[in-house]
Amino acid sequence: MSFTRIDALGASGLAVLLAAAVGVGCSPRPTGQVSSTPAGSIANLMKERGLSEADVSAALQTYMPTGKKDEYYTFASGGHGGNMIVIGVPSMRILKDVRVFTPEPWQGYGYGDQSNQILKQGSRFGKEMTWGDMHHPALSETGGDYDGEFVFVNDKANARIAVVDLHDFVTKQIVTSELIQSDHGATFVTPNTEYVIEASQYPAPLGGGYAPIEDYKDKYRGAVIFWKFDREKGRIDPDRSFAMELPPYMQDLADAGKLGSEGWIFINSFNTEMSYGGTLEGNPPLESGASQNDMDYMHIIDLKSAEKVAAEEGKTKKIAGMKVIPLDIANEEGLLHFVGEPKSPHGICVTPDGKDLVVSGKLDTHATVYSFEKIKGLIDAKKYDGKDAYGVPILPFKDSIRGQVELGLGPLHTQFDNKGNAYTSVFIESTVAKWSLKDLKLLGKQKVHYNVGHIVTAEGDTVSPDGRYLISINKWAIDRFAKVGPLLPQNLQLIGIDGEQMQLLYDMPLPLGEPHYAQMIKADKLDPIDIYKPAGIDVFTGEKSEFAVKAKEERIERKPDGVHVYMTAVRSHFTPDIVRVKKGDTVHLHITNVEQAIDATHGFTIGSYNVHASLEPGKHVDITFVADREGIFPFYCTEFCSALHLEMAGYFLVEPG
Ligand code: CUK
Ligand code: CUA
Repeated sequence: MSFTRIDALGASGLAVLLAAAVGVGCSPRPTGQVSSTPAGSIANLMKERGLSEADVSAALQTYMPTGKKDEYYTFASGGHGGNMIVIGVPSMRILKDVRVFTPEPWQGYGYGDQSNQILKQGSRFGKEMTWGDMHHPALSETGGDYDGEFVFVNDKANARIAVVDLHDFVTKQIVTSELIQSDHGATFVTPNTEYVIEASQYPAPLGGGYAPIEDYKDKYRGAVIFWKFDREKGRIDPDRSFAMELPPYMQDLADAGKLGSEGWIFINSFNTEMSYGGTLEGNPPLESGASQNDMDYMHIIDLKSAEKVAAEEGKTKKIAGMKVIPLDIANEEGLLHFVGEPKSPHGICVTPDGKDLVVSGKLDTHATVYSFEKIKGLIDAKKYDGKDAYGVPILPFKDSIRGQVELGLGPLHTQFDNKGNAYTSVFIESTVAKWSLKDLKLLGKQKVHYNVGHIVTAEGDTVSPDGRYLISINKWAIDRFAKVGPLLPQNLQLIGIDGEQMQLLYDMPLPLGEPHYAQMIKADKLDPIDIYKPAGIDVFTGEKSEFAVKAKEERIERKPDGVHVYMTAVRSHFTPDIVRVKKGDTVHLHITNVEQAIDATHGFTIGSYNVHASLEPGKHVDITFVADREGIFPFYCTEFCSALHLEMAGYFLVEPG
C-alpha cells in the first residue's frame, strides 16, 4: 500500500482529500464551514508535520471532538498490574482503571471496610494478597452475545476469579479455590453465563500441600473449575460450583462452545511430556523438556454431562471444599476426550458459528481448524487412537480437522469479523494475518510494533462479531514513544478492518499494566448508573447500608465496641466537622455522600492515619481503625468538588488516654 504525500498532492488532490474527510462524517459539520476553512492551512499542517494521506485518514477515523463519545468499550486486562483498563474505541482514550486485585486510593478501593472485604475474599491459605496477574477478561453473555452486565477476570498467579459489575464498574466479588495453585484457562463464559470457567495452568497436588516433584506423574494434577454464576445476585455461587480433575499437563487457554457446540468446553495443553525442570539436578530445562512431543492434547469436555455427574451421589470428591469429579469417573462417564494439537499450542478460539475451533501453536506456522461436527462424530462412534497414560481416550487428529492454513512464524490468538474472516496474531514476525475461514486462505498481513500477543476485534468472541476494529495488543514498544526509562509502556495498535486491507489507525501507549487479552463491546449495550440511589448505598452489597447517614441525623455515639461517627458529606462540608476521641479508641467512621448530582464526588482523608475514601454521589463508606496516636489530625475532602473545596475540612482530635 503506498500513499501520496501532501507535497506531491497539489491543491486539487487536497480538495479531494478534504471532501473525503467531510464524507467520512466523523463530525457532521455544515459543509459551509469546511469551505470557509482555508484549505492551505490543512495542507500546511500536513506538510509541516510530514503527514501522509494515510495519516490524515487514520486521524479522521479516530479523532473525537470534545463531547463526542466512543462507539465501543474495550476491557483490557492489566496483567501483573492486577487491574482492568477500560478504553474507548476508536479514540483509544482511557476511560477507567478498574481495580480488582490491587488497592487504589483515588477510587478508594482497598481503603475502607467495604472494598477491603472484597480484597479479603481473595485470601489464600489465610494470606491476603495485594496484587494479581490478570490475563483474560470475559464479558457476560446472553445467547452467545455480550450483554454488557458483568465482566469476569482471572488472576493467574493466585488462581482467583473476580466479578466486576458494569452498572458501576466496581469489583464486587473475588472467589478462589485452594484446589488449584494457578490458572490460565480463565475466564471464559458459557453462552448464557451459567458458568465461568477456570482451568489450572501449572500442575500441583490438588488442594495444596506438598508432594516430592519426582512424584509429578502420580501426585500432581490439573483441574478445571466450573464456577456457577447467579445472575440475579450478580455473584458467583461457590456452593453450586464444581470441578474436574485433569492429568498433570499444563492446561493453557480455554474456550466455550457456542450454538452447535454449546455445552462443550475446549482447553489447550502443553507439556504433555510432564517435564518439570531441575536444571541443577541434571534434568533438561522445563522449556525444552516440554517441547519434545510433536503433538499435545486439546481437552474436550462435555459440560452438560459433567453437570449431571457432579450432581450424582458418590461420583465426586470434596477437595479443599470444592466438589471434584475425579479423572477415573470422568473417563468412566465419557466426560473427557483428547485430540492432538500441533506442538505447544497457545490460542484456542471457537468460531462465531460454533462449528469450528482454531488452534495455533507457538512452534508451528499454521492455524489448525478443527471441526466440532467431526469431533462429535468420533466421540459418538468411540473412534480412538488409543488412550493417554491416565486413560483418557484420544481422537484421531487427521479425522478431527477441517484443514490448516500457513500463517507465519509464531501464530497465537485468533479473532473474527462479520465477513467470515479470521485474524491471527503472529508473534515472532510481528504481524496480524487475515485469512478466510471458508477456504482457509491467507488474505493479507499487517505489520505491528512489536511482538503481538492477543488481538481483539469488535464483539469478536460473540456469535455475531462486528468487524470494524481490531486492536493488536503488542508486548514490545521499543521505538514507538518518547522515552520513559527502561520499563516501556505496552503498545496497543488500533487497526481498521472494514476494507480489504487492514489499516493501522492509532498507537496507544498503555503504562497501566500488561494487557494480555481484551474484549470489545458496543457502547450502547452498557447502561451504567450515574448516582448511587438512594443515598447510602454500600457498593459491596449494592443495598442501602445499615449505617447510612441522613442529613440532620449526623451524630457521634460511644458504644462498647468504640466510637461511631455518623457523618455526611455534601458540598462543601462534612458533618460533624469536629470529632473527639481518646487515644486507644476504636473508631468506626460511617460516611454517606448524601449528594444526588452527577459527578458530585468527595474524598475523605485523615492524615497520618492512612485513612482514605472516595465518596461518589450516594455512596456510603465505613472505615474502622484504632486511634493509637494522640494529637491533632486535620481531615479534609481530597476531591476538588466545589469553590469551597479547600474549606471542606475538619479536625479529628485524639486526646491523651
Ligand atoms: S495469554 Cu498472554 S499473550 Cu495469558 Cu492469553 Cu497469550
Ligand atoms: Cu468535597 Cu472537595
